[in-house]
Amino acid sequence: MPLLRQIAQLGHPALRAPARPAILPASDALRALAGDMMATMRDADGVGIAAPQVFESASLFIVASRPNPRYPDAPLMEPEVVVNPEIVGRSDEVVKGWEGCLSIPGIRGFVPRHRWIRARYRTLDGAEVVRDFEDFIARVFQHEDDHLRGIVFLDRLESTRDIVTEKEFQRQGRR
Ligand code: K3U
Ligand code: ZN
Repeated sequence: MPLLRQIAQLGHPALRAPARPAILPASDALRALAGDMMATMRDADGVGIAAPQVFESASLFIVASRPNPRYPDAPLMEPEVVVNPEIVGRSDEVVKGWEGCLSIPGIRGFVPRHRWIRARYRTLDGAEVVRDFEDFIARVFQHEDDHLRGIVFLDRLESTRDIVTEKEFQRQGRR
């Protein structure tokens, strides 16, 4: 049975340390971690979660997407476990979009990201995947990849004026 894990909050050093590469094929412990992260992400109503956010130094995250009130145009993508990712290609085009983070509750930021990326990563069984992502999913992927490197979205902002509270974000109907 998966367990709900505690989520590290901004200021905890776990969010600032680069994650260690995962050893593949995954052990039972790593598979259990992925299952716990899936349950924790769903419980928190997120579209991603990275191992350092649950205090584990492993190069692994979950990325998902669904249309929702904040991002009505987001495509549906079932949660996928991404292991030892590398972003091997990226668009020159950079676009700003709103992000939240389960480790920074109550805050939204307008973050510049590459509009599309080409990612190379592994499954838990060790199979190599090379896949392109664009728009919202590329944004979530880059956000989660940053967590593996000790970077949070606040570090990517062009200006502190691009930070708003969740309450103000909702009040202004931003997305
Ligand atoms: O902003 C959130 C959201 C939830 C459902 C649909 C759309 C957005 C919640 S925060 C979130 O899901 C982060 C997860 C985190 F913190 F663990 F990385 C992922 C994310 C959301 C929006 C943009 C970029 C990344
Ligand atoms: Zn985050």
